[in-house]
Amino acid sequence: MVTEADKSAQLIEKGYCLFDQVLTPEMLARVTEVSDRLLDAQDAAHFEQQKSTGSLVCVYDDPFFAELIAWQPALDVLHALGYGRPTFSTGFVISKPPHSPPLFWHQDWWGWNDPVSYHPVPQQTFLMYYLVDTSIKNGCLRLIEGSHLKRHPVHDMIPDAHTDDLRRVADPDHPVYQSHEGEVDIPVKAGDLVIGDSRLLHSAHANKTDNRRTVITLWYHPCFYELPEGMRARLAQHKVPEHWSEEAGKLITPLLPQYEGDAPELVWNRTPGDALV
Ligand SMILES: O=C(O)CCC(=O)C(=O)O
Repeated sequence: MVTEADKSAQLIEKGYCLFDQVLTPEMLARVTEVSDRLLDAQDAAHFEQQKSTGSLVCVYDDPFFAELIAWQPALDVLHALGYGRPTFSTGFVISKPPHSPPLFWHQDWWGWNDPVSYHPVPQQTFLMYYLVDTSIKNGCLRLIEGSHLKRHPVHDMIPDAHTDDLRRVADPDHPVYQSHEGEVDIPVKAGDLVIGDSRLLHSAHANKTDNRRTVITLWYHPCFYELPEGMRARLAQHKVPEHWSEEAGKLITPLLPQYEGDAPELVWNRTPGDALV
């Protein structure tokens, strides 16, 4: 039997772990309804700009997501992994339309200028909820185990600039869309939870089906209160949006990062340095 301790160790060593059915069928139906509404409201330019990702709609756009951000079963999972006081920064509705290309290989972390980013304990984790069952056919997640702590050839294929070109799939033959040695597919059931270290190299297969494939990605900071001040200063910018109801605000306020000091914010840098070997 795989225990929570095993999963906690897997998150540190391989960079990810999986939890079955963290969303109830009712919650899955509600998340799907709100996500579909938000996606249907996007214009053609949005999908053109986000061709590789599929869509990128911020969860702060709709106060419903307060319930998902503060979803107790997910917080219980983090607790069971050993992270009793996580904070939340932001998240996105990412949806691959029918017959859309693969997502480019990338990692999500921006704090590479600080030495703590080269240590095993995760500074930021993604919590991904897929809203439909996924497979290689409809664009499941794929990842490179251990790449959060160890350099992989894919790190050096990702261009520093031209992110807009990557999003628009200006060159579909670029190596960032292809399969690479050591990649692992992560097919899941709708409502399962994938937790991953934001430094992990990941991407998604093309969606070759006639149906939309949506994931909600939420970023939590399992050890926020132990992070260097510059990181905390930067993350503490996240506030309850003004257009949210008081009730929605109350749900996420205890999870928002608090920092009272006056350290300068760490400079944003998405590219790992030479210390990643
Ligand atoms: O679309 C997916 O399956 C993955 C999304 C992703 O890479 C991300 O949220 O960082």
